[in-house]
Amino acid sequence: MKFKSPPVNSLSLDFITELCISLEKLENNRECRGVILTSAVPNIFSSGLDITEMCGKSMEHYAEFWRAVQEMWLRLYGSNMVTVAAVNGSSPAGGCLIALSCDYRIMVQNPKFIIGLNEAQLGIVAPFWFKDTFVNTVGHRVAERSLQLGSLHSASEAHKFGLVDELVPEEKLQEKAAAIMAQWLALPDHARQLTKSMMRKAVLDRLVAHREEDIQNFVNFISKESIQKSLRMYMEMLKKKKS
Ligand code: CO8
Repeated sequence: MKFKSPPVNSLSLDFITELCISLEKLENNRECRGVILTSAVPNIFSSGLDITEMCGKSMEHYAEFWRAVQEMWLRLYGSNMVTVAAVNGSSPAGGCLIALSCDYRIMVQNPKFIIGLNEAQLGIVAPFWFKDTFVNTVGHRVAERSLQLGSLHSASEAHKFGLVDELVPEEKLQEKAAAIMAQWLALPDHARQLTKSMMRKAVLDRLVAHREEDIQNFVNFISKESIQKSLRMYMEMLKKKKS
């Protein structure tokens, strides 16, 4: 599956809805046992949640948007398929969450590409299930430091502490992703799926049990004037950086 929503594959409500529908179709297709997620936009895997969906909109919109973000994560993290992220560009925040939700991450070795959960830099807080997914991948201490600092890591740094499993030159990415997929698909599906579920169930169940509360928390938090101001300033900063 190739993300293609230029300029930066930001996760708008439309993008997320389409991603969920595509994942559901693949999940229900008995012929499909695995999916490789990558990007068709040069130098960007995904820039994370579309900030314009979280700025200057109604409470109803924030709730609808957040439910869609939850759905995307529940589908991906809980997928029965083998999921491989072929990270061929920068992948901050929600983009990093997509990669973290896969079974295996391969990133292009390019010093310009960054990855991490940088929410704190925007003045917002990564929700508990972003944090849980991160902790399950890199361990508590690394996650604690990286989350508090809102760090965006270079590909090689991310590889050092296990945020990505492997680094490859750009031209080898597809070949490597296909080889990893073949390796994972060589196992009997039922054993692999039950093992995956055993590893991830507690974290998935936690969001399912607190889904409405989590939406309410998000809506209350994001609609605060101070948070709206931080997000507006961040968007301004992105635009200024350009000029
Ligand atoms: N949302 C909306 N627009 C974006 C986003 C985004 N996430 N990222 C970039 N854009 C826009 C830019 O504003 C710019 O717009 P314009 O052309 O109108 O000026 C355009 O996309 C291109 O961006 P850049 O010029 O910055 O492109 P570069 O190739 O130079 O850089 C990057 C690409 C590295 C991806 C850079 O754009 C960047 O760092 N973006 C911000 C990434 C980010 O911080 N995302 C965090 C989103 S929040 C999230 O995902 C989780 C939130 C959890 C919520 C919890 C609340 C309780």
